[in-house]
Amino acid sequence: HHPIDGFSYDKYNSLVDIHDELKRLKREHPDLVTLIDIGTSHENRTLLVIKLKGRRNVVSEKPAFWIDAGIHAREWIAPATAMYTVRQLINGYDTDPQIQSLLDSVDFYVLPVMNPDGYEYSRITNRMWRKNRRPATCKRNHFHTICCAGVDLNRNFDWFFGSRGTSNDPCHETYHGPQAFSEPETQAVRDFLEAHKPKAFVTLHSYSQMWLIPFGHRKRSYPQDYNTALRPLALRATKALYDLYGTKYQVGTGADLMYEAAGGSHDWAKGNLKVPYAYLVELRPKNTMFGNGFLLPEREIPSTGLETWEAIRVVADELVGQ
Ligand code: ING
Ligand code: ZN
Repeated sequence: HHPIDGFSYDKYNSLVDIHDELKRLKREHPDLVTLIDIGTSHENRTLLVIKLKGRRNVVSEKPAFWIDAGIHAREWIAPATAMYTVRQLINGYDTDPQIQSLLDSVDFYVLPVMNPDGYEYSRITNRMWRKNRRPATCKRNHFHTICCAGVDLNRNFDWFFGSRGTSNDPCHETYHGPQAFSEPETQAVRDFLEAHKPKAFVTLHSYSQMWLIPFGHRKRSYPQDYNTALRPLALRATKALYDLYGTKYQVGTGADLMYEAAGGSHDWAKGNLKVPYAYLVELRPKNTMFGNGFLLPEREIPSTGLETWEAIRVVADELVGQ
């Protein structure tokens, strides 16, 4: 690839370049890859899912693994890590017998950019943008009217919608939107997941190096299998991640480790859709060592991509035979 234009796994790419790479993967591996248009953003960009499955169908009814990234516009390492996962699976199918048998028994669905309008807005206009690009909603007091664009898509799912850690102010970073699933991006993901009923759900964010387990909407709130299934698997996944380069992750709920926030997609996936293994992963860095944790240097993309793959692989292996 040319260093300044076109897609590269080791840099932060435009949405068009990411979509072009997905199309190239389908062209070059038509037996492993299917592309699925699951919906359209406010600004008419495609929500493009790549489905990966093996050539041999070992069982008729295979478990599905859902991975999304880029629900928050400024968290650029998340789409880059999703693309690494896709490449590890495709390249591994013909070189690594374990990945081959994994892909023969689990279907992967990866949405590398869940918030394409926000992602492009962050690339071009405002690097620190978080929300989607819902056209401005206005509010007024006695003196003036203020209008602001965007909904926080990770407050827009139907799990204690509008309660703790959310805002009804359209100008706020955590504006939950007019109602649950008011946004085309969350509707598309909801409808797709309800139709495919995955056994594992991983949503990639940054930053803090945390492997977050439901529920995040309030402190000390856990699904019934938190200690018997979700937490033990998260500990094994983050151990595998650590073993590659020594990167440390904390494991727990977002509410216990950081702050309470309702309407998150991983909470909805576990609580409402009953996905057995639902996680929210906060990727590198650990803290704001670069002045701003969202500005992870491109040189850290490969190591982040590879270590996160090691963790995702542990979760995927758990689905084999389920
Ligand atoms: N973090 C998550 C957020 O949406 C979270 C963390 C979600 C905590 C839900 C608790 C509940 O705020 C990032 N990076 O966005
Ligand atoms: Zn986020």
